[in-house]
Amino acid sequence: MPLLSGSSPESSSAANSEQTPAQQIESLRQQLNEHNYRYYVQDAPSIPDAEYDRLMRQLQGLEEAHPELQSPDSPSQRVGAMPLSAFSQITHSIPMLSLDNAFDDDEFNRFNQRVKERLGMDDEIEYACEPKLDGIALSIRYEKGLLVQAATRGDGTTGEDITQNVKTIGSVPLRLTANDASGELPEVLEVRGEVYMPKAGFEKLNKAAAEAGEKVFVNPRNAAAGSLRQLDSRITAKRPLEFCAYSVGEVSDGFMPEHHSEVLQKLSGLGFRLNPELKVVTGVQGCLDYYRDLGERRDQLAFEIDGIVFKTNRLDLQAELGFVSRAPRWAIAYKFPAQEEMTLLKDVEFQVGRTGAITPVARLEPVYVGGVTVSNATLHNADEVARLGVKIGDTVIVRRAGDVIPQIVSVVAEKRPDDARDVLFPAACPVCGSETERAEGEAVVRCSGGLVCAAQRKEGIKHFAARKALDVDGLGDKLVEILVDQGLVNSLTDLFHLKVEDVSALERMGPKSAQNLLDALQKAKQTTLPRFIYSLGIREVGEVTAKQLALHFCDLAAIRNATEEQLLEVPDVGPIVAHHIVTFFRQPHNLETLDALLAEGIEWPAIEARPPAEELPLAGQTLVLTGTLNQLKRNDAKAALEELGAKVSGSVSKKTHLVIAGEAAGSKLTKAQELGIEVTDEEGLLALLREHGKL
Ligand code: 9MJ
Repeated sequence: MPLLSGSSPESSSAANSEQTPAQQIESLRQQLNEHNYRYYVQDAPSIPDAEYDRLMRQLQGLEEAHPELQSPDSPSQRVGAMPLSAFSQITHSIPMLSLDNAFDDDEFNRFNQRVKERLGMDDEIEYACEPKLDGIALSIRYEKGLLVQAATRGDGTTGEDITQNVKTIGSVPLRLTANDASGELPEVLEVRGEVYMPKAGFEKLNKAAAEAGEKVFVNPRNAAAGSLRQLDSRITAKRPLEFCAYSVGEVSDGFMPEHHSEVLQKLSGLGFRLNPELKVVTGVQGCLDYYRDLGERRDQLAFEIDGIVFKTNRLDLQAELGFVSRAPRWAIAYKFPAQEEMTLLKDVEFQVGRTGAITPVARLEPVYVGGVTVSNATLHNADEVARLGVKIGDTVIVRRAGDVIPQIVSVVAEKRPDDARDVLFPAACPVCGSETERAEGEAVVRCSGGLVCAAQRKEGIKHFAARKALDVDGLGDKLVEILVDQGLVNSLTDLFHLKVEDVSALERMGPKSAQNLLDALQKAKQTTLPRFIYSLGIREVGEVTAKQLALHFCDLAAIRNATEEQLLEVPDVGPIVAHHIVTFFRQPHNLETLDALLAEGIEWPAIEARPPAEELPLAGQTLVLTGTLNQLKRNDAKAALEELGAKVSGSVSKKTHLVIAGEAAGSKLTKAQELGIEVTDEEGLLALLREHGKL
């Protein structure tokens, strides 16, 4: 059995063009076999999927160019992995296939062209579109409606019998329900689909594992794989796994309808969960529109997907198109840009934040990941550096999903060079030289310099002027750095004493832009109480908390004098935040700054006292928001509803009063309809908010 430990540092490197094609092929096969074993058997991949795909494509390209070097045991010839020995093996009655990939529009177009040519069809093809779930493929066999066996794909022909574990997954029916018109259950039905771990469940699981000092999973796919491979199914039962059906294997005569989409509807009728985003479209344009739409919404979905699967919807056409060695000709997986890539960690630098927190920042060899080029990633804190075991000089896997700051998820241990260096936290602040300290129980190392530290001052001023705070037009991060470095601004109040001649002398400034900045500063003095509270940069007081504080206390003096007990009465404020607020207002230099700012003329309209909670218009109402909203951000809608006294819940139950269903609403809408709960759409929501003066 191939093992990676002790393998040479150049493993998982691309083929070396100085080698003969035979040598390159041999090297690629060896690497791919090793990675297969790591990925499928050990659930511990050491390279990102995108890197694996590249190695596989390189091998396929070389084998195509040199057919004499083809070999039946090449990794290019197999679908999945070898089965794990701990589970007994079963042979699939109909092989489980994998999918060919497309990585850009051209490749997708060529797929569509091949389909049309093979079928001799000029008309546009109808395709079923399915989000490609990033999980573990399963085949579940039912006889006379009863679940008798569940197996992984394995190598496509032989998989592992994991029946006991699969039975613990709530969305897998143990017995089929006969909901369709015939009321009959098929003699034999093999349902194929994907087991996956929704993002929220994955995060919760990892958080608990981290707190217990246990191993965390690098991504939801590995968490799902690890959970399914448990020898003790009681552990699997505790894991938040779900199953979505997307095709069938062996079925009794008479089961199959004419279209793939109808197969899925039949499966739904028998009790299976389907992906809520399924859609049938026509032609390439329909597919590409779907691909782009879901690509944009990818980060908001509750589960991870790595692309879209397009399948010809007519089953007779599927039969006519048939298969090539490992994949059907009637389907393709059009992948999204990879969210994980491999790159070199060149150095670690330390940044000092507004609160003195010293954050290690990884400087990376630039790499294209998640749709952008990434050259920095946060390493968070000392605990994270220790957990990753990362050293400078390591090859690391970088992940960038959505708008989240790029993260380092793991180290490619076998690529560590001999001269890799430990990441050492500085004993003194890299900016002001003050001592650093790490409070007991905290993962964060902080500079003790406070406002002596130019970095903390700069960050405080940037925060004060930021869009969500006083919103000083034209005062961006770069300009703040220059103003502090030039000694023109040392405190927040200095901003209001800037002189046109000083500012216009700065690089890339002139009299006009200097005057604009001064005007913007004057304008920013007219603000709101929530913005002003937020602008002070009190630890843990973000926009939402600032707003809650303002609404609760209605004026600054009351917040300034509040005790921890009084602060705890504010929604969203817990003991830690309350402590930070009281500590902030206890510091004489903070109070001086505050008074000085007010003396500059910063002011805001008075806040009217809120009516008691029970008198708010939506008091006592529980609402659920689901689907996509087009005109409002979901968080804004939620906040507005809460201000009207409603409770906004994440799940539909008998206690729900109203469900607001945006576009493509799925299971929550279905449940509301089943329970007979009132449902409205985005227009209805807008009308409700308008009615109560929230728009
Ligand atoms: C996933 N992973 O979501 C297939 N898949 O169909 C979907 N995978 C598939 N279909 C045939 N939606 C082979 C694999």
